[in-house]
Amino acid sequence: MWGKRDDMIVHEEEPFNAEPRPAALAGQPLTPTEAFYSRNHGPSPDLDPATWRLRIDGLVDRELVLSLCELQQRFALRTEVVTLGCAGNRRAELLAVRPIPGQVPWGPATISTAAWTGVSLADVLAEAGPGAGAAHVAFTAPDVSPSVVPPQPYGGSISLPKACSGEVLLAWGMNGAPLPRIHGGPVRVVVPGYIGARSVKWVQRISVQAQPSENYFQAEDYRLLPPDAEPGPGRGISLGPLAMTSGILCPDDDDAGARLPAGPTDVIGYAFAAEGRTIVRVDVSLDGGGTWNQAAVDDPPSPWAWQLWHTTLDLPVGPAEITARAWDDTGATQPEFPASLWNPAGYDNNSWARVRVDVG
Ligand SMILES: Nc1nc2c(c(=O)[nH]1)N[C@H]1C(S)=C(S)[C@@H](COP(=O)(O)O)O[C@H]1N2
Ligand SMILES: [Mo]
Repeated sequence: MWGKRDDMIVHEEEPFNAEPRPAALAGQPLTPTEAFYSRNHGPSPDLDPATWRLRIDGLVDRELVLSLCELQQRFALRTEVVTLGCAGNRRAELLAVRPIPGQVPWGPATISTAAWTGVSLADVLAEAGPGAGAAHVAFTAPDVSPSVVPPQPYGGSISLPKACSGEVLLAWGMNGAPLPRIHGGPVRVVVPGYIGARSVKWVQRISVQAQPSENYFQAEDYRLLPPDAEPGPGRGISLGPLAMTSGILCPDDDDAGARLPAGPTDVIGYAFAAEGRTIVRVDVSLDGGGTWNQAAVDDPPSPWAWQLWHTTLDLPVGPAEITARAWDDTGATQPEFPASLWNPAGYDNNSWARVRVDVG
């Protein structure tokens, strides 16, 4: 479905919510589009690129309405390798701690990396000319989420400085091909370093405003609440920048019941550093963190992308738990347990990565 691999883990068919099996991401700095996760809150719109228009309005000197051709011809082309990570990545481990009703039980593969082609949002905003009081840039799409009452199209916003930083793209290309419909074609926003939710797909309107977007997905959803708090507009920490995290891709514990042979085994994973930082060390353990091996950590394929790592462990016969934790260049590392991170909507689980395998 949607041009994805047959072995995708499809959490929901409609709206389509699917992540690859972790092993499908292993060892590949760029994720093939057929393995790239997809997260949708409503039915995906079928927009005709020929009639699609992008409106830029709000606190601007000049309102703009651009066709796809105008967007492609009037601004400098830019391709960037960017990792998109869903704030709900690794939620499954949080809901094992305490239930999280109504949320997708994402595993560790709701994160993927692609080469995105488009233009800098900064260049488009410069032509519109943000005016006095401008502080946020809001994006609106036409897809309506059935789970929001009253129904509302998808939207979100980022700060004006981030929007003008150059790296934020209006993208129509993904891995060298036209942006597929399920990933937001004809045009989506790509906000490097931020939770995937801010990379609004099927974008049709960009409004420069004094306040953040009042859209449900900005004002109420994608917020980090204290464990016993009730959700509500403006409550909790609005998620923007993506937290440092890591995941184990191989071996892959989706193979419940599958046995691994004892002996030297390649362990492969990813680590993602927060904005402006780099992962400089990944530790891997077979005894829950009593002793650690250091994995080889690849350089990031771009300043906005994950880093892959790998090591070889000698697996003894019996049940085993492989644990990994990443460190960045400021000496920060990941929290140990998901229980200490549990929050009502199940976001930002960046605890140590763990995989249980049966060896014998
Ligand atoms: N219009 C629109 N944009 C959206 C969404 C959506 O449901 N509708 N989902 C967001 C979320 S939560 C994520 S994680 C990413 C997923 O992008 P992908 O489907 O291309 O992987 O898109 C974001 N942009
Ligand atoms: Mo997401």
